[in-house]
Amino acid sequence: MTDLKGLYDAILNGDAKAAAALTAQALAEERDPLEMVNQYMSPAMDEVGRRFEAEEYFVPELLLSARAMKAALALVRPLLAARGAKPAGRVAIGTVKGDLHDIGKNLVASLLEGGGFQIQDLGADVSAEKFVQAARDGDAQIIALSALLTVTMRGMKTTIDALKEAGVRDRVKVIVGGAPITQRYADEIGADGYAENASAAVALTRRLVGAGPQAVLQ
Ligand code: B12
Repeated sequence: MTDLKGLYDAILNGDAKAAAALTAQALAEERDPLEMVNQYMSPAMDEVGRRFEAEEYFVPELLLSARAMKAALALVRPLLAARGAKPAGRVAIGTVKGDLHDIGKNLVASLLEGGGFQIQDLGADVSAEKFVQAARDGDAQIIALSALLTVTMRGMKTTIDALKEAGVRDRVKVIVGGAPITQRYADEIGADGYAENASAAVALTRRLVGAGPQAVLQ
């Protein structure tokens, strides 16, 4: 019988190959996929987030762990979908217009995906109209805006205003982040939330959609 603590360790250590192999092995033994996610995979990502906040892990470790989590989740997801398990929520994410920085945005998207959210990645240099379209047609509950330049961060306000004008502001929660963004700026432009880093973004998103810390894919 596969020791699932090994799966936890593989994700924590960013070993995608081992994470996928152990997941496949456990599934072949008909282990419960939801239990695997909730008791081993998700807690591993929570620990990754804790280590990142404690400055024991840095961006490369975060990316490796997110990749390992994705590799394991890719095998588990079809089984959960077949059982009718719902994702934690749907997030449309992008870097605002004029801004090509996408490393932080990708990291936030990866961790949210690892946290059980369905991601619509709109890319970088995304116009307000595209975010509005995602809110209107894409069924997103959360719109996540990233900006790294002081000259592009005002695109966040433009986007929130466009959501209001299109009459869809009440349908979505807007979260913002990126190096120049602060809680104060988020409040000023009427965003629903701000997070300083990718693991805090997952906690924030869970809070905004009303999912508990372990509510991944339930
Ligand atoms: C890499 C980089 C680039 C790369 C980007 C590559 C890419 N594909 O992303 C390249 C070389 C293309 C680039 C270009 C430019 N850059 Co640049 N770049 C950087 C640099 C060095 C690192 C950014 C980064 O990736 N950090 C690592 C990630 C992981 O961190 P992060 O993005 O902050 O994301 C984290 C959090 O902020 C948060 N987060 C991010 N997004 C979101 C979203 C949400 C919803 C939430 C909740 C959280 C969240 O979580 C993330 C993970 O923890 C920064 C310096 C810096 N220290 O930030 C300059 C920097 C951002 N760049 C700068 C500048 C000036 C430019 C250029 C204008 C340079 C030029 N003259 O051409 C161009 C602009 C191009 C454009 N139109 O966007 C300045 C901005 C200054 C300012 N005040 O506006 C900086 C600060 C450098 C500096 N000190 O001068 N850049």
